[in-house]
Amino acid sequence: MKKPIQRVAAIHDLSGFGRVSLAVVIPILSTLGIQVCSLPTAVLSTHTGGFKNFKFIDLTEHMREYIAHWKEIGIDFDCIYSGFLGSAKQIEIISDFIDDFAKEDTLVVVDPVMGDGGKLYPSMNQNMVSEMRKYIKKADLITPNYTEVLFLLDEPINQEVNDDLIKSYIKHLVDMGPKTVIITSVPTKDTKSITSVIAYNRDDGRFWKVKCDYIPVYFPGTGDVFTSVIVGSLLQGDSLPIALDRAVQFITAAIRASYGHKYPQRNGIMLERVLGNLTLPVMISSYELL
Ligand code: PXL
Repeated sequence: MKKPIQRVAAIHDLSGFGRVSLAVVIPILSTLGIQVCSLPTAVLSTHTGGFKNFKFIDLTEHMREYIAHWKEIGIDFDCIYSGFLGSAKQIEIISDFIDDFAKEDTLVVVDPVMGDGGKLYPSMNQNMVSEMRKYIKKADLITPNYTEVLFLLDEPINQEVNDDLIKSYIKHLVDMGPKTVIITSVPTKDTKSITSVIAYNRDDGRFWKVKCDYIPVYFPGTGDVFTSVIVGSLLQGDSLPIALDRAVQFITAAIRASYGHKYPQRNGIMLERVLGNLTLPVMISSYELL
């Protein structure tokens, strides 16, 4: 019999202020009817983008014992979903966790959170980038943004983009292990007003593209929001392009709902104002085959 509730192990930090990571992963997946079991990688007073002197409590040394307890009580997961990591050393711990807990049909999602806008986040470094290159082998699905793709593939930051180049990047990433790759925030040549999300699944060999209106703002945590909607949507049984549509529509609504209010962007999107949209059916679909 189909399980009434799907269960996700969510491996992210808990940032007290700023609407990133577990602070958005939990409400989004819960609203989509998915149970979230948090495996926190670090506890921070705020996220690291735009705040000085944030308190950062690295949980690396506690994770193995935490996982051992989960093993002892015998819980299992339909999905393992990791995001922001507190140290490069955590990659070894999480890889062992995946080896131990992932079954044949467990969806392993890695959001290789490392940077955005052409730069690494302050707590990241080159060692994290090299470990992340190895770690993505474990994933069924990865969701890097365009900046993270360039770091993963060691490509120069400022280069001209076109669909063929993005397709070659995706093929390269798929060769590194994951079956499905979704790249977010792909810039469009010659226009700043549109970005896109481009995805590929090795099983059917099709590329998908969903265009997004570019709104000139930067709210931290939008990648976490995006991937959480993708995870929930796929676990609900949606196809890859419908999951892309749902995530793009949700993030666009969230940014639009937030942008009209005047407040510091580092506070994150006003998730609370749009969370209910997740329970609406997909009304319009705009994905294209690439
Ligand atoms: O996903 C973004 C993110 C998550 N967690 C922390 C961050 C950021 C981005 O700045 O600093 C702690």
